[in-house]
Amino acid sequence: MERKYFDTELSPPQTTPFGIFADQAGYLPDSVKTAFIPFRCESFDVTDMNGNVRFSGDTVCRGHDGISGDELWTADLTGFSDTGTYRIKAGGKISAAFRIGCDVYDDVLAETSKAFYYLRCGCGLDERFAGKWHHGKCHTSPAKLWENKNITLDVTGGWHDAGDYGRYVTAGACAAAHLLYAFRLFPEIFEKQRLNIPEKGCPDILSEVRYELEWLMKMQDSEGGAYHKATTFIHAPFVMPEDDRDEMFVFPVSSMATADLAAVCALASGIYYAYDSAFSEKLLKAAERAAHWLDTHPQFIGFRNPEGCNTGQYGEYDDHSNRFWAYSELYALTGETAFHEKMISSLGEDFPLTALGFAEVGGLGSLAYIICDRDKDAALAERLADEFRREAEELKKTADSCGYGVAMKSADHCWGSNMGLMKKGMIFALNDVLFGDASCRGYAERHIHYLLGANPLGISYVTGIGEFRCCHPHLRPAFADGIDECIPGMVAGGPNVQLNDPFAKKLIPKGTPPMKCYADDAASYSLNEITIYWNSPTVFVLAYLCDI
Ligand code: 9MR
Ligand code: ZN
Repeated sequence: MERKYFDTELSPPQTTPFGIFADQAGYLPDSVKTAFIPFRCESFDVTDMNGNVRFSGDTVCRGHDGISGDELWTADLTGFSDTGTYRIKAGGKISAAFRIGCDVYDDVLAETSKAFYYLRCGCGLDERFAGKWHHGKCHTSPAKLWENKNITLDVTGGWHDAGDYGRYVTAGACAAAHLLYAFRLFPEIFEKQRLNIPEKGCPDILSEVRYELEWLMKMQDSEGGAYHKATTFIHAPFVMPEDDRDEMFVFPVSSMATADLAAVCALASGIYYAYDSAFSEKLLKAAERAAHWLDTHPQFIGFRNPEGCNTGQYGEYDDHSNRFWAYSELYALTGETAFHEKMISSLGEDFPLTALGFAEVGGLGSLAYIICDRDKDAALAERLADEFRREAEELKKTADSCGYGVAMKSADHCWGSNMGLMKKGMIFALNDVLFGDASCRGYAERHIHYLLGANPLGISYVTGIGEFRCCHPHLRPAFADGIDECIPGMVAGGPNVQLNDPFAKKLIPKGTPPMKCYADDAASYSLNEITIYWNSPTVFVLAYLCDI
């Protein structure tokens, strides 16, 4: 039964028709603009769509780049800033079309934000909002408690996690937190954004995140603990969500899920207060109940799939960073010294203080503390800020030694490498916004350029964006809907040297350089799946760029 849809011959993934690689959405006029040329050539032209040469320059030889395997030349078109649509030409080859303008990321931000709507569970997607990607109601039956199957629960709602139809608390809390922090740091961007979703009354992104928060609160048990996940026992075949009629189960409470739920509800409570004080109060109560559970369950309660269950596990080895994040958000929200003390004592354990999820969430706790306007332990606030600054300095070094200009090492090319790419982008964005390190902007931009086509495969990893882009993500509805055009705005997992599925092993020849271990094939879940928490850091970085 499992993935039988792909037992047939695989169609060979498309390779780019372009020979020069640039960001296919484009560049802000005053940005550094670098295109990548993986063959020897002396000079380049930038032409408009009528073929008129608008800018020319000499290339720079970068030599051999190990992580991509390319002999690399770059074209610097920073000096050209006229608004318009262009291609780069060099050595008889061309790039995909790209734009220069102040609004080049508006559409990408809108599409990657709207992606969450397309992943809604427990409702139908109406044609008025989903266009041709509308579909019927899914996963509306009550779910059975795994530990006592006589008990059923209503856990409808939330977003499908990924290419599968599971819903997982730690993953959902992390994605929601990225979007909430994006709103918090760049509110004007989201106040003017229109996503064409059903709800009104607050910025669309907040309505969308609320859809997930309402579900998260349904995942809380009577003692305040959070069930780890709501999924079927086995992943659905490649059918539309409304045709997945397998029994849904609610799996046991974990301490990571409970802490993450406390954290994101506290964060959200502060943000929604201005729009709906009753909802804000409900979030506060949920966060406090989860915090109480954490107090009465000081030991780590992890999660392991029961024998035979193949839906996502999201197991972790400890819950230290999760507890830190929870207490930090609760302190930021309430100002209660008890939360401050618990936050400080949770720092006794060693964990990364800049990690932005989904498993290690210490960076989210640091962020909450750094930006809150409560009384702070000045030395601690400084230490956390230093961690972010140090991280940015480290990442700059890596990015500067990388041919394609991103802070990605070989080992970073693992399952969901584009999440790592975007979280590095977030670190740079945060260092600019919070600590005024203006040199970080260019680094943040490079990470978006890479995601959108300035990479050794010349592909835009975001569906619907760019002339040569991911079109066949491992995403059940995108495969089952029979529509040629893929649901837009979805961020593909990206290159993965570990080739963690049988299709990846068939598709990628041995010895392929890390940045090229990718194929746009729906079969390969370890190369080409999508998830909510790969989209969410992308939304954050794009919102930062749109805010410039
Ligand atoms: O994103 C997760 C990745 O980091 C892990 O290596 C992988 C294997 O444990 O699981 C990924 O998460 C998947 C989750 O378990 C179920 N939904 C789809 C997720 C993306 O593939
Ligand atoms: Zn569903």
